[in-house]
Amino acid sequence: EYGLERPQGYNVSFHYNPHVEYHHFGSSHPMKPWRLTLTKQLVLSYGLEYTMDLYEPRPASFNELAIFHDREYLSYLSEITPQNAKPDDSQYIAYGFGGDSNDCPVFDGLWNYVSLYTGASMSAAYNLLNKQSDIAINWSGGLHHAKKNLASGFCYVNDIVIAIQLLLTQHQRVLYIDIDVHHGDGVEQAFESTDRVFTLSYHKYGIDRHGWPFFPGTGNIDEMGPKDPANRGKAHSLNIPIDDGIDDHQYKWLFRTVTSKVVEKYNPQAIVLQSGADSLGGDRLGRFNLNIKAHGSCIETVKSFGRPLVLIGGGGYTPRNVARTWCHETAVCVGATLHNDLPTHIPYLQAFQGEENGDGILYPDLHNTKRHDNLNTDPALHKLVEKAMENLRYMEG
Ligand code: V1P
Ligand code: CA
Ligand code: ZN
Repeated sequence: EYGLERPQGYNVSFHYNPHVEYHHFGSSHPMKPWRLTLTKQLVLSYGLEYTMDLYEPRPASFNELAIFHDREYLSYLSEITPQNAKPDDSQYIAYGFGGDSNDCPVFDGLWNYVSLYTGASMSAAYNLLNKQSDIAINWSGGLHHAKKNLASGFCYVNDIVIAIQLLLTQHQRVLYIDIDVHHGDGVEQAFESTDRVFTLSYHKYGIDRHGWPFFPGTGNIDEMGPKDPANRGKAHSLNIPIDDGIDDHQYKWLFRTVTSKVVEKYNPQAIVLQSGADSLGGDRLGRFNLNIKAHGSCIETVKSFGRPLVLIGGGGYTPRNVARTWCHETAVCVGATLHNDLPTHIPYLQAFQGEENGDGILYPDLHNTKRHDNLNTDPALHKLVEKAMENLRYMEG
């Protein structure tokens, strides 16, 4: 009825606990968990729930979060509330709360929030391990900046690291791919000393005209993990730094060329893909100029490698476009084609109405928003790919 075609034989599972969406970072904070409500509503309105197995995962426990995080940090995180927080406290600052920009605020239900999104990533990983799914999706996860004892960039607990740790119980080599507009520094750092995880991040990198680096300020092409030849993690990270305004054609080419080479050389037994939607055109924090289908083509490319896949969310600060993108990408996973006209019976339809480009449709022209001039030339991107290929030659085996 809505242009849904039959699935192509992939077992897809959708891991989502709706309690996650009721958490608020604060009204002026760009991270809006209710974008997940919009995503779920779109997915349901297109009937995609009939093409996948739906799970409502339980929250992760303290001990499960301790697979990666320090117990002292977790104790602090589990006990802190807006009422008892002391912003001058040395632990508060040391653990990454507050700060000038208040990237990681303490809000009501914080511990519940981190347990819920991590529980969903764990549930997705377990589905690959017990072969219930070929592709397992958790749009509420993807918090790639969290360190073992530090909250950073809207991320308190690193659900990705924990999911990868679970996959490593059965898989010898796991590839992590990150198309969020920010560098996936937390995941890269967590696995810097092992050759069993390869991390590949595409992101905006550079310094703006006021001298501020784009967050988190790391991830240049020459950052490829420890250089020490004795370190088993040597050259098992690849960073693809990109400038403002990259377009669909350039990004698709860059992503396909580099990712295919990494898969060919590393031959992973499972893949975790962080699909942050802040790399879209018109994102509140992002700088790229991608349309939804170009972003989604990365998921198609990764799906085509035919390896067990955990697909997770991440950034994305223009909620209606985050929902459109993740709905489209859910359809890509199950092999469905969606009609551009949004179903008319959906709750929250008004969130998708009244836009200049996107009124009532799934695939607005986001390039039209033209917020950032394209500073990426084709010759510069070719040079970048050459350097990436050179980096890959340092990886043994
Ligand atoms: O740039 C910074 C701070 C300023 N300090 C010198 C560093 N923080 C960024 C954080 C972006 C986090 C992205 C998370 C993710 O990769 C994964 C979920 O998408 C920042 C920005 C910005 N424009 O980069 N924080 C904020 N904006 C912010 C704005 C309003 C209120 C709170 C935070
Ligand atoms: Ca990235
Ligand atoms: Zn981001």
